[in-house]
Amino acid sequence: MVSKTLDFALTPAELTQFQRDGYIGPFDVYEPEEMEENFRALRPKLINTKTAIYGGKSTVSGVTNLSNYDRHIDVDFLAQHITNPRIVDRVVSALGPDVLCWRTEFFPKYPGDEGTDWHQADNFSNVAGSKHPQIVWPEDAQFGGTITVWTAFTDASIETGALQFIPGSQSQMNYDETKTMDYDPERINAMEKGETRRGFFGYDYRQLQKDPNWRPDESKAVSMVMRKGQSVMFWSTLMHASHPHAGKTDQMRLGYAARYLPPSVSVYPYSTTLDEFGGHASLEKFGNVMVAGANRFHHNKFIDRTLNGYVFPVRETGSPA
Ligand SMILES: O=C(O)CCC(=O)C(=O)O
Ligand SMILES: [Fe+2]
Repeated sequence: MVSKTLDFALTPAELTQFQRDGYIGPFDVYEPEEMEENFRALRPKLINTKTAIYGGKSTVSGVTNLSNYDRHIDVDFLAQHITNPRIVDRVVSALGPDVLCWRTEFFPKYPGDEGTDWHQADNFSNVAGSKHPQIVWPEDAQFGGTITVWTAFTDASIETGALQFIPGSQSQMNYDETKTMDYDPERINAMEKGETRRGFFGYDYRQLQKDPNWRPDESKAVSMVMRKGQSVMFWSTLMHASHPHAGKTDQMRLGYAARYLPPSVSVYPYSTTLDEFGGHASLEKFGNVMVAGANRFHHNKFIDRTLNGYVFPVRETGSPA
């Protein structure tokens, strides 16, 4: 139990809403000017991938790839961001007092880019190959998936690629993660789904569909229009996608996804490498980061908290160590 009252905890009504809809927000994390200033200072650091734990080997420029994974480990602002109480307290409300962050990813959309295709991720073998669940919950767990907090580092409008959700879809998987998808960079920005240009960064998510003839019911979709500095929190098993970037402005949209779990979940139990989005990298330098409470388990690897001279603060939740 959480014995400490946290400043930014979800209210009981918000928690009920989160459990029903699979998401909550948008909520404010930064003032717009604050976000803009931080992003300006961040950009040159992101371009310098020498310190990135996956060696900055990017195979496809401009789309999601391993060089924009886990930059919270080497970039101070992102380290601070994943431990921000406005985010962590809300995650604690949903997951309980003990929380780790295992993954962060940037999702850029440049003018003209396709929308992200509809998808759900449960054990994250989706792009990692069917034999490599990246997260494994204890057998008696009531949930699967991870909590993602997606933060708008730029404004995200319908025309620049706002996220879309199908509320309440988080408890039924439409995709089978024991199936495999193949990666083909030729597909990027070259796919049509009905009326909309959508794809999954070189993968075709339809390959994982349990029923090849099923189509997401887009009439139920809601758009998350967000201003820079806002975040939204959702289960990765929620049906989610994004609008294409219509290219009517030259402003890109950038989302930063931070993924959280209780430490009872095993992270990368079966892999020593990441092989996704056409990239390949060793997990040797990978480690989870505790962001709240305490860890009573021994199955996960954690980073050296003083790596790069930055000490990640841990939110005190009153959890017994
Ligand atoms: O930003 C996007 O377009 C997709 C984000 C997403 O799929 C995620 O955060 O899991
Ligand atoms: Fe996703």
